[in-house]
Amino acid sequence: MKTQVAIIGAGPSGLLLGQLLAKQGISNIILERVTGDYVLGRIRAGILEQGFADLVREAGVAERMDADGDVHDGFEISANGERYHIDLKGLTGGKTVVCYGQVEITQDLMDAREAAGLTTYYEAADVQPLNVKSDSPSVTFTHAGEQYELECDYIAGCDGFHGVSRQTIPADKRTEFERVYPFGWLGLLSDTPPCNSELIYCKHERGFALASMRSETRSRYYLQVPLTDKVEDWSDEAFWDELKKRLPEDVAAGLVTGPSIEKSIAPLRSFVCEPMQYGRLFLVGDAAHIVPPTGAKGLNLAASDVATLYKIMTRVYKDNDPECITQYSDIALRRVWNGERFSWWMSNMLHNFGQMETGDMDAATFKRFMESELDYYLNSENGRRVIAEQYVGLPYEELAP
Ligand code: FAS
Ligand code: PHB
Repeated sequence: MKTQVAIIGAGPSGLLLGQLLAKQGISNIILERVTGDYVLGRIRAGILEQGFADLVREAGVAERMDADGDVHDGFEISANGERYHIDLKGLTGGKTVVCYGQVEITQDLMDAREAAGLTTYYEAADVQPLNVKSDSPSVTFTHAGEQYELECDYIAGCDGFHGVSRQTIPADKRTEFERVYPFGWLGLLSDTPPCNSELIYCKHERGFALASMRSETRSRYYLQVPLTDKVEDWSDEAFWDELKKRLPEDVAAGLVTGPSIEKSIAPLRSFVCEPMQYGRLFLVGDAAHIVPPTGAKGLNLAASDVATLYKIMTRVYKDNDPECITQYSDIALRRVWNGERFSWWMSNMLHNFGQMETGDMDAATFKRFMESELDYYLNSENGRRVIAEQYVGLPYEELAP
């Protein structure tokens, strides 16, 4: 069995890369550990940067996103009983974001892949990249009880944080940077109308909350919770009661509650693996980096990795320039670290760290610094512009000639 690019993982990274490569006539096969339904069952991101949306359009998979996605010109941050509008469009010269669920994008990419007759092995077990430092790497796997070896030119490790690809880079050849936050996000999905037309990030003494949405009839809410909490500790009623305490009063008064259709707790972590490439193996998306969702960057950083690798593979095969693969890691990491810093900064400003130590200062001092930081940025047009230009996404970097 042979292909030009072997892709491990059929999450948004793998599916989007596969679609873009196929458009350039570059053959690829995706190996995915679980079923397609299981992938679609993971409720995750909801905000797409313009760069991501443009990439989906370039992949020819944007019809439903452009029809059903909701363009947002701004979002709100509430703190100390005040509501601050971050005017994305006005502060960035017209840039916006699209509110469209990761599940929907993944569904659209799966449908497009199937319609194009591209090969995906779901429930592929024991996936193992081999000989990644050679000119003839391969990936072995088991499917329906049969052993296979997929020969390829390159391997795209799009297999997420718990995948096999990052572990394929020898420990002494990779450096991992990490910060684990002392709390998580309890997320709830409900078929209720959103409480506000734009997202509201709420800083509150009781803890952070986020009011987001998926459509005019489906809402997505988050509460900061201690890492010791379990999802079964939280009834729907308890969730709604706590959310009302953290939302701005006038918004809470209009909140429409209803039964949860999904509830889960996600830990928060900042993580980067350097380099993002080892020989002919490339790490893409969550396989290489994780951000706290406070900046809506996780899925969007995966997209910029895909954009860079797509450009490189196109130059390798269309311009016969195999040397350009050496550019991947540096270009990808520059944007990744920008997204990591923004997500870390927003998380520090908006969450309640309580009595938790944060490095080199006591909790009370850290709290005052972060209150002042947020107060400055929200009450200064330049400060709101700093937030806005990072939220819509910094430009994608082009390859060196
Ligand atoms: P994914 O993890 O989505 O996909 C990796 C795929 O590889 C999976 O399908 C997995 O089954 C497969 N795989 C793993 N190991 C394998 C192996 N050995 N062999 C074959 N296949 C293998 N981002 C935001 O922007 N906003 C959010 O609100 C947000 N919320 C999140 C909530 C949670 C609970 C989590 C975990 C993440 C959240 N994210 C959010 C980040 C998330 O959206 C990721 O950035 C996005 O899924 C990244 O996509 P992939 O890189 O494709 O990784
Ligand atoms: C979501 O809608 O899931 C969402 C939106 C913005 C974030 C995080 C999550 O920053």
